[in-house]
Order: sequence, then structure tokens, then C-alpha cells
Amino acid sequence: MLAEAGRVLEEAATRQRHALDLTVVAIAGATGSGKSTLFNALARTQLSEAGVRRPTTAVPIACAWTDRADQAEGILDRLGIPPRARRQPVRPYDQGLHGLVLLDLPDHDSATTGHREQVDRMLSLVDAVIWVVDPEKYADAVLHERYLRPLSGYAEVTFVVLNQVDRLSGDAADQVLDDLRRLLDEDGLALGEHGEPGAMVMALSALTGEGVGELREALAQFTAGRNVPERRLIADVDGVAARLRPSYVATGRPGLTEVARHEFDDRLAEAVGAQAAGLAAERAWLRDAEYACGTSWSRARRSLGRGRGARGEGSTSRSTPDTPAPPTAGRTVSRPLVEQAVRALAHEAATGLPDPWAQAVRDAAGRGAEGLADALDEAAADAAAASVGTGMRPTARTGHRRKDRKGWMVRKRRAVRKGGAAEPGARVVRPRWWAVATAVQSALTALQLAGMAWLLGLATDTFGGEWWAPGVLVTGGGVGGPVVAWCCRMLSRGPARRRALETERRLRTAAAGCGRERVLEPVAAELLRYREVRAQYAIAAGGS
Ligand SMILES: Nc1nc2c(ncn2[C@@H]2O[C@H](COP(=O)(O)OP(=O)(O)O)[C@@H](O)[C@H]2O)c(=O)[nH]1
Ligand SMILES: [Mg+2]
Repeated sequence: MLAEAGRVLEEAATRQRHALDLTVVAIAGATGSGKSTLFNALARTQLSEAGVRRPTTAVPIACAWTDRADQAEGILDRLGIPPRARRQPVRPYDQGLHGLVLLDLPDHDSATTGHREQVDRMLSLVDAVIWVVDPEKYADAVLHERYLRPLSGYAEVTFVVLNQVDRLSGDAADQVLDDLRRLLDEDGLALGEHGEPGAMVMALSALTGEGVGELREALAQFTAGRNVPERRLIADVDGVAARLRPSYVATGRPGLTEVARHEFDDRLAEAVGAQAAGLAAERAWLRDAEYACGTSWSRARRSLGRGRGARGEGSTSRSTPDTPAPPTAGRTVSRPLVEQAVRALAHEAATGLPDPWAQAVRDAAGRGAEGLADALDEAAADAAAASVGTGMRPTARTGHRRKDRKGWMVRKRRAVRKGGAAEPGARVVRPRWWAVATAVQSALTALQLAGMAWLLGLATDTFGGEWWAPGVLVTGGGVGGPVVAWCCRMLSRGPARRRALETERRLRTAAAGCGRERVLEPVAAELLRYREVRAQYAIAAGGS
């Protein structure tokens, strides 16, 4: 299509190198419509053989109303009309037609394909065309579908004459003319009625000369305007612009809406399992809190259980609930979800774009999608590593505890940590009150144990005294432990939830960053390119 545009511009340039004050008008039509007769009538002499037996010659006959023979020669050379087919009007020639170069074309419905090709070539080169139709064949489908409809953009440089009206009664001629106008209208050809710009439609008889004077008059005005070649070239360029339009102008308003971007982010977050990671982090936090603030007995039980779990390799069912979700390092991103996210985005972005551009957008998204899942894996791992350090109390960052792989607080030397891969501040800070709770639990246990020892002493008469005091110690310690543990669990809920949200947000942000860099930005760049080219197109199409 671009090649065609180039050809049109080249032809336009060629035409402009030739005399623009000469107007080349071709007489076209079906066999026997009266083209040659009309040609002769306009030239007022027998220049072209009329009524010859078919097939007629493929060579168009030319007649130039000009004194500048050299100019006419140049144009006729360009049209490829051999010197033997070049004629002169009788002298002194009709000054009204000065500047006209008239061509009698072969029949467009000729059985010889060579003739048709010749006609088509001429039609693409001349400045204006007089279509000659007769009362029998004016509705011919080939004429309308193959010629008039595609040439509807050339209305301003088109004449349609209904010839042989001498064979019709006045009423019949009017009827046929009306019907012809209706058909031309259906072809999309603007008609130059009531002074509007458009094709001129008239009835005449080339044989009797009736109406030929009007055509001569119209042609005289037409050529005197001196702008016919330009008008034709403008129509050419407009036509090319219109044909290129589908490649440059979108039907809808393509682009990436905020909604589409958000949906893409949501899908990627789902693919990296941001929400699940958040929930896992929440559970881990609650478990840690429970361990830290639980009664000494439950701590001991858990430690024992953990010890057994560590020894027994297969005891995953026992250890899993105790193992906080790993900070998602190594979590595998869902490939199908990633692909789906990219597909949906590409679809959204490409909808309404001209085909080649839609393809370019899809390609850009596809290229971005290639390493996206791996990149998301990496980004999620990084985010997870960083989220390890999301302490509940940022002020406590100077603390030197961090969570180990299993989520337990471990002491590490800062020097070691500094060399670690995790980002600065990547350490979980255990809330200080957990330590207080642990101490309280230990104290309660100690009281309980003391009470028991006391009771033992009383029982064995090692020392005397009342029974109620040690009884209170044992009961108080026994009841206080679970009560403190329960309170701590309630107090941990808020921080655990915050931690869940923080973890989710981090993963989400990391995934979105990845998606933006790899997919959204390339797609947006493609859309931007499209907009720029469309703007260029608008200038080109509007400038003509
Ligand atoms: N009655 C009548 N016959 C015409 C008219 N114009 C052309 N003819 C005849 O139609 C036949 C074909 O004409 P011609 O000019 O050779 O048609 P072409 O094939 O389009 O060039 C000839 O016999 C002409 O005399 C016209 O206006 N009225
Ligand atoms: Mg002829």
C-alpha cells in the first residue's frame, strides 16, 4: 500500500513537470457508446474512425488544442501515445478549447485484455475523464463497479454524458437521465448539480450535435480554470490517504487505561502469590508470638517437639505448622497466570488499533513476557528477603536479632549480617514486650514451682505453716500463665495483620515494577510510536 502511495506521488511529480496549463481529458466508455463520434464532434472533423468494426485499435487517438506543440508532445510522450495517433483540430481552432488535450480511448469493455489495460493505464494518467454511456448500457454493472465506484473520489474531474439521446423521446431521455443520476449517486460520485462541486452529468447526441455545444462550453470553462491537473492530483493523494487510513487511524480510542494497568498489576500480584505470602507471614508472626508469650510448659513442649521434628526427617506434618512460611524465597511464580496477565493486557492495548500496530503491540508484550516469570521469581525473592526485615518497631532496627530461616529470633553478629545478601535493615525485630511476656511467664512458672516445693515441704513436714499460701502460688501460677498467653495472642493480632499487609504490598510492588519495566513500558512505547505516526498521517492526509 505504501508502494502504491509512492507511485502516486511519483506520478504526481511527473505530471507536474509537464505543462500544467494543458488539460488532458479522456473520452471513455463501452463499445459503440459513441466515443469516437463525440471526439469528432468536439474536434469538428473526422479525426477518429467512428463506427469501425470491432475489435478497434488499442491505441488512443489524441487531439491537442494548443499552439505550443512541444508542450503537447511532452504530455503525449508521457501518455505513450505514438505520433501516428496524434491529431490536430481544424484551423483556426476553437479558442474556447485552448489548452485541451482530448483522447479517444479504446473500449473499456473490449474483449481484448490489452485494450482494457490500456484504458486503465490512461485513466490513471489523465487529468479528467468524459464517460460516455448510451441508453442501453448506462446501467452496466462493469462500468459502475469497476470504474465509477472506485473513481468516486474524482467527481470534480469527471463528466458523464448520456449519448444518443436523439434515439429517445424527450420524456424517455429525462427518465434515463434521472436513473443515471441515481446510479451515480449510489456509486458515491458527488454530482455537480445546483452549482455544487462534483461530476457533471449531461445528455447529448454526438451524431446530431444536440447538447454537444453545452459540453463544449463546460469543457471550455473547465480547461480555462487551469487547475484541473492539480485537482486530479489532489484527488489521487486523497485517495491514497483514504486507503492508508485503516493502517494509521484507529477505530476506537486505543491505549492503556488506568483500569487496564491496575488489572495487570493485580494479575501479576496473584501470579507471585502476594496475598498468600501475606497470610503466611501473618501466621508465622502469630506462631512466634505464641511461642514467645506462651507458658513455659508450652515452650518446653514445643522445644521438645521441634527437637524431635529436627531429628525425625519425615515429620513434616509436625514441623510444618511450626515453620513459618519461608520468606517466599524460591517461591515459583505461576506461569499460566503471568501469561494470562500479559495476554489480557496486550489485548486491551491492541483493541481498536490498525492491524499492523495491534500486531506490534502484541509483539512488544510478547517479548516482554518472555523472561517475565523468571524476573518475577527473582523480584519476589528479593521482596521476600527485604520483608524479613520488616520489623514492627522500626525504632528497634539497631537491635541485632534477625529471623533465621525458620522464622526464629536468632542472635547474629552485626558484622556477619552486614555481609549478607539481604538489604540493609533486613532483620526482624522481635517486639520488646515479647521478652517481658517471656519473663512474666518464667516468673509465673517459678512461683508455681516454688509453691509445689512448699507444698512438698508441708507434706513431708520439712517445714510447717498454712496450706493456703503455697496453694495460692500453685493455682496463681497455673492460671496466670494461660491468661497472659491469651492476652498476648490478642495483642499480637494487629501487628500480625500489619505484617501480612506489608508483605503483600512488598510483593505486589515488586511484581508491578517488574511488569512495568518488561511489559507496560514497551507496550506504552509502541502506543506512543503509533500516536506519533498517526499524527504524521493526519498532517499528510489533512495537508492535501
Ligand atoms: N443515433 C445515434 N447514433 C450514434 C450516436 N453516437 C454514435 N452513434 C453511432 O454509434 C456507432 C458507434 O459509434 P462510435 O463513435 O464508433 O462508438 P465507440 O465505439 O464508442 O467509439 C456508430 O455507428 C455511430 O454512428 C448518437 O448520438 N446517436
Ligand atoms: Mg471508437
